[in-house]
Amino acid sequence: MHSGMPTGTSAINDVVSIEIIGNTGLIALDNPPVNAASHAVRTGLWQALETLQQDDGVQVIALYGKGRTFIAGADIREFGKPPQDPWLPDLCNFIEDTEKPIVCLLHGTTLGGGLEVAMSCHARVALPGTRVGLPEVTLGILPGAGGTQRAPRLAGVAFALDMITSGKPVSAEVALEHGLVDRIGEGEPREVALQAAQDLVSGALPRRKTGELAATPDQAAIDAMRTKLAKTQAQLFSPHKCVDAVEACHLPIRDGMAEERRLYNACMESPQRAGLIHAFFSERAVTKVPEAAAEPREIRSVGVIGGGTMGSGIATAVLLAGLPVTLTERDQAGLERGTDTIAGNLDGAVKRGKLSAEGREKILSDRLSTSTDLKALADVDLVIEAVFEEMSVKREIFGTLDTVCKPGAVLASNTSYLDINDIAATTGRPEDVIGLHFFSPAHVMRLLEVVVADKTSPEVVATGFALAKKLKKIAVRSGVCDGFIGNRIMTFYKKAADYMMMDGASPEEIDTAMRGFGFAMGPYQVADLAGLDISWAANKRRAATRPKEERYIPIADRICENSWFGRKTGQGFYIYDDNGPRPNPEALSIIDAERENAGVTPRSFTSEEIVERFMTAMILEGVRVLEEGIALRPIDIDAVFLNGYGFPRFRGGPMHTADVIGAGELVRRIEAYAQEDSYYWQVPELLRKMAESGETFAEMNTRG
Ligand code: 3H9
Repeated sequence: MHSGMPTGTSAINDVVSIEIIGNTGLIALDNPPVNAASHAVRTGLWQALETLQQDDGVQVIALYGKGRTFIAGADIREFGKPPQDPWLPDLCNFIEDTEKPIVCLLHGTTLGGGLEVAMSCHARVALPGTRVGLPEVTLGILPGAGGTQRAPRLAGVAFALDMITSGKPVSAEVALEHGLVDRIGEGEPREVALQAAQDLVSGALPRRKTGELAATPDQAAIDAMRTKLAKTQAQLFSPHKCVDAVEACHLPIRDGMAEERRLYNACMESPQRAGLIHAFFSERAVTKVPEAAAEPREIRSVGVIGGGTMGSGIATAVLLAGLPVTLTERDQAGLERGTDTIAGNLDGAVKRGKLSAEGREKILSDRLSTSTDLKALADVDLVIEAVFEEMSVKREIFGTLDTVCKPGAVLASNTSYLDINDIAATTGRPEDVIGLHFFSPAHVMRLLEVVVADKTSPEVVATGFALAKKLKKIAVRSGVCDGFIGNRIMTFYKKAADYMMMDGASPEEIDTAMRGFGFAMGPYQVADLAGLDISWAANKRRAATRPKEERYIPIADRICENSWFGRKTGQGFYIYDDNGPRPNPEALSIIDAERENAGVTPRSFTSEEIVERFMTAMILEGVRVLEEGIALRPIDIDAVFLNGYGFPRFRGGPMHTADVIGAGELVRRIEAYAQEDSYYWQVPELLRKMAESGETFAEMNTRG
């Protein structure tokens, strides 16, 4: 342990301070919550180095971060604003050129610019549990402060390429193995940093200037990565630029960094950067809800009603989060089916490396219990009902839960369309009733809509958000309406797709066009996956109230009449067999027959036209969802589609895309389409006002 005596701390500015202890100048960063390398951090660090450099008593410098992490990256909030000196790359070079040896202590999540600062120091020590990474690519950029040049010098071209193009962090152990850090040291960050400084002086820790090392050439790794990315990430901009930047690592460091800067600037200007950073902030913005200040109820056990695909998926998600689950079904056969599905889901988790084989056994034997009697739910803290979408069934279940469950238990429905207020009214405790709408497969999909009914208490809403956090899901608050945020908007834009299908585009053409836009799946692939019977039931329910003016396309209903419900029955719009999904000729015949019935002469649609109509419809209904206050802000709608509907992340979500298209253009499109169908295509008042005033959805997100 270091034996020097502290001689006091002096603040360089609000976020950087120095302390001189014996021969060591210790720099501490304190910029909560994640020590982002903001302008203040950069200026403070620069000045701290200058001060310590000039202090004759200081022989060695150590750098560490206070709080939960060393620098987690550049300050993303500064992106898009005019850059302020000193730039992070200049600071990194300044650190590297510092005459006195300088060691960096890594802990928490040392990411992006944080790792770049660390790699510029002359040695690195990480605490156990540290995650180290260069995640810039996930924000549509590349490591722009020397990361693409220094990482290959320390860890080799192949490893650096993997890290930079995947954006995935690695553990301290892996970082050590690959030379990104020099040692793992245990203790408090300050103490370990001081010890490391002494070791740097004594030579026990090697002192190297990363920029002076040469990276071993590895053209094969570069070529292999280019080939891989051309296949897997063709639509993305920055991963390819990452490879170009790493390729420059054989130049002298300053020349390589100049090339890195050129490529970084190109990424910064790309619309994908704006979309991906919007997506990053959307996931954090959604937690800022009016009920956030309420105290969530403690959830130690969960009941799930219904062992179908949804119920089993929800149970799996809860079990994987470490909570015990009681699964109920109507009969023993239902329970067996549910248990089998859960076991299968857990097998998948084992295969993906998310769970050990013993962990799987333990979950099934210790954490999962089953019953055919709702009374088994008497003691659970939260019940999630996931039975068939039939209001009478749900009302009966909630009536029973009201008599069975203990006071204070949260009673949740996983309904995807039905009115939570009606469900709540069957209980004497509507304040405990909430919608928790999971997305299929529930143990995989990240989205959870937290549906707040008229009488739901703020604590119950806060509990929904707390549960989502435990399940590692993105929770988005939604008001009550038919389909909530996501399915309501989907139901609307699915009609636009159906109109195009009726008028001449094939399901495959529509799916291909939307995949071309960047969706993971097209709308008919999604329909097949979700189960056509779900929307069939909803269509029947809505039939009585469907306005006469609405154009109704019965193609999916006709397909369902054959008991073809999509993937789970082997066919729907596509056939699912050993030859992989392929268009279902029987579905195509149904489409032809329905066109003929309706007297439609099919016409052709370009991919561009399909995308334009589809996106315009999605945004149109998104605007209505905002007008009605179902979603709190445009960014909540974006988070729903990014996390539950395979919306391309690099496009930031439908409402971000709306800003890219512009309100004026959207109004023009809707008015043009209204020439064919003036009932479906109506310009929402809010959109018209935005077209006139120039206000954007981004501005609405930041309005208090
Ligand atoms: C970069 O470094 C570019 C350089 O190569 C080149 C420069 C020239 N900036 O996620 P959390 C906020 S690019 C500003 O809830 P967690 C976040 O918004 C950067 N703010 O916590 C939230 O604010 P609020 C490369 C940031 O514990 C709060 O901190 N780095 C930043 O679940 C807490 O965040 C990355 O991409 C930031 N860099 O996760 C890392 N990071 O409370 C991005 C976070 O107001 N960050 N905030 O909502 C992360 O991955 C996670 O935040 C982290 C912590 C793992 C660090």
